[in-house]
Amino acid sequence: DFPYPEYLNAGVEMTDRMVEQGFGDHTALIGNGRRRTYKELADWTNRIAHALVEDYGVKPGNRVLIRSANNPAMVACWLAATKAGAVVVNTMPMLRASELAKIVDKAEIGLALCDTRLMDELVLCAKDSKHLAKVVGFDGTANHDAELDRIALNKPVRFEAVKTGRDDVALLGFTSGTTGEPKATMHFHRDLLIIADGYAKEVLGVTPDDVFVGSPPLAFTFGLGGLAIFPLRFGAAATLLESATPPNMIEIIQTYKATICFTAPTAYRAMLAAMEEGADLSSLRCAVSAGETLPPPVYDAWMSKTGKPLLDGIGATEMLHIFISNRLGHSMAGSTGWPVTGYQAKIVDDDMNEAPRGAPGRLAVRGPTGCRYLADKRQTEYVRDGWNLTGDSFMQDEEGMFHFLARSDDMIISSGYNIAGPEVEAALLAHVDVAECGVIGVADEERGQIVEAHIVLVEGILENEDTAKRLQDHVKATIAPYKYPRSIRFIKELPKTQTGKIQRFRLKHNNT
Ligand code: 3SK
Repeated sequence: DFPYPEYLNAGVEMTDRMVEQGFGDHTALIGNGRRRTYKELADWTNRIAHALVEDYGVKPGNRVLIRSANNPAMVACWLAATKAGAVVVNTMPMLRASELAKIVDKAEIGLALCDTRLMDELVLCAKDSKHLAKVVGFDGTANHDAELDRIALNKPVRFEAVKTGRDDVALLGFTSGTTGEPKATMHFHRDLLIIADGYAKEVLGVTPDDVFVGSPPLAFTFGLGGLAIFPLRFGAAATLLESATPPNMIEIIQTYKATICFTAPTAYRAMLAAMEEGADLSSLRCAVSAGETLPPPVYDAWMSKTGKPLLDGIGATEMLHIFISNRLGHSMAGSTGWPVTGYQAKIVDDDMNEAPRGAPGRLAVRGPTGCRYLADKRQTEYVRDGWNLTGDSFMQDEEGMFHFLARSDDMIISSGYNIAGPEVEAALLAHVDVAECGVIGVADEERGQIVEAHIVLVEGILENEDTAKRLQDHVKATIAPYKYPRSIRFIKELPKTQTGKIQRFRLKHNNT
């Protein structure tokens, strides 16, 4: 389906190749108060690639860690290392030394490129590491005032990129999922292009006129695709702003006349709360939601307030990006849509038999981008007969649309009823008093399990029995009454991964 040549370097395809194709003067990156064209990006990345090879001894296949918030310099380092044939490991800026150490050990990383504002934890990690020999600083504010920038500045703007094979590993995507134990997934040079030539082309119809904005970190493949690969593959513009947090997103869309927004459901909810009367979203042609399932109340509120398409999709680090998605003009609340070009999906039981339409089961997906864990015994649990078992409960309707029910771990069985935690969450979120919530099953002698809701209330609402009763009644009136949360706990904040996924297992631990 994706006939790429045998030798392919994804870093070149997103920079020099775009210049060759006539996009040299188009804006590629917006950030640090300026715009950079594709020609400037190609030159910048070529200079850094020279420095990596000549001054830091990077050889094809070496693993290079990058530590930064989303900014143009991070993208330049990632592309440069890719051109040099390195295997890149992008990491979240909030990680601490002990978390970085797990990644460094697992991926056997020898060199790290780090925004100079974030050096401390990485230097601490390097001190005790048997692998990490060198941490090089770059200037994330793009004043070119750090070691890597100074060395790169004197290098030529042409670089003979390493002739990587299309199936050579280009990226290690780390995922801690919702359980906290990190796994690395290997992605090839071709994978980086497939997610663009499949999902971004088919579902979003990206053109060179598009301007992408969003908040997911580039260290999360959702962000790397949505904020870097998709724009750069098609000659569009990528905004990489450290200020891109949900409450600022409306202003950012307005300022940069963004056409495509990538973020998670909680961020859309925060954007709705921050949206003032008369907010101008006229430039926006599409908003993409992934990372968590999109609760129907958030979808409905977004549609009624903005009228702009909001496409829910499901992706996984294991598969690199989104593999089932709604489509422009064919999108509905509570549905994740249809498989993306190149992917197949089905609902199976525990023995891999396909479930009838309408019946719940486990989501199995297969496609060109996954899953290959790096040295991890969980490979055989995740991949069976070539199908990737994502750990999500879904059902497929008569029209072939897929509907998320719960993470398999989040399916609650109470008095013989199957209750999907996210459905109860969606019902609670539709109540004006609820800011956020996470629903879990807790052991109960009589019923096996009961539904328990952990709720963050909107400011000013009292945490008391009256509120709990009001919310329970609301759920009973919204969905089948047996699904109502028999137990309610008020909390100040939900535990989340750094990519915004609710860690429901930590709510369970809080219970004991
Ligand atoms: O993990 C996810 O939820 C995800 C969603 C969309 C694209 C990529 C990823 C990793």
